[in-house]
Amino acid sequence: MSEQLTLYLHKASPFSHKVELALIEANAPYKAYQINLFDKPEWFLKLNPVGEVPTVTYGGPSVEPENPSPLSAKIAESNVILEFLADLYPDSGLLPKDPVLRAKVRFFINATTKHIGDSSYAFVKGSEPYANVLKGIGFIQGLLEEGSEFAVGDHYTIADACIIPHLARLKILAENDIGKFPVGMGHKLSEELKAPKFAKIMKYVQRMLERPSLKQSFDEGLITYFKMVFTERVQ
Ligand SMILES: N[C@@H](CCC(=O)N[C@@H](CS)C(=O)NCC(=O)O)C(=O)O
Repeated sequence: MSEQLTLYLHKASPFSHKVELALIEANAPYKAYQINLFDKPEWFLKLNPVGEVPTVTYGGPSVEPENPSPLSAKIAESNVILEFLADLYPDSGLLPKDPVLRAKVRFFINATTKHIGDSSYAFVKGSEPYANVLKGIGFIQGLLEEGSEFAVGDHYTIADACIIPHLARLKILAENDIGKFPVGMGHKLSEELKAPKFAKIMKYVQRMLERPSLKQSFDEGLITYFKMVFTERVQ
């Protein structure tokens, strides 16, 4: 029997979603526990002193998530957890066996973290225009191989799990014009992304959005939550 694995997450968090996608794609058994980020329980801060989701506990006795065991390993940082899951499930294909493809997966993850995560959050927060988002998306598109279904190679990897949570959120926020950016900027970004020059990456995103792992883990009901969080507008 495999060791227990508990994922502490928040449904709106793209970083949490990365881990959830990898777990589902690997067909891994896990427990999920949602943390209220506005009122974090004391015990959660003992699991992760930084107080961030995702955090994973692995091993130790099977306990209630609110009562984590001192005997389990505590693992944080979404990219670290993605690698950990690929190590735990070496036959899942989450990381290819071929060293060159492994390097490409890691490069893709690095590029996503550097070029997509920060710029899309800065745009949605209203602190940066979307030009940097488009630049990042253009860079990532350049990494996608023509005709390939996945980010790297011919299998779903942690590179796919890393990028899609960011782009899925960006897509619904832009389409619904939700964010602290000036009114209309979300729609404008959405229109820009329909240009032929972004066709390759947008087709890739669409394919990933149609996967059962995404449908199972991403609820468009999040729109209501995002509306609540991003109500202030910069006019
Ligand atoms: N670098 C971290 C970022 C995680 C992160 O920023 N999580 C946010 C939610 S999206 C969080 O837990 N924020 C709570 C807080 O900072 O109080 C990772 O990749 O896991």
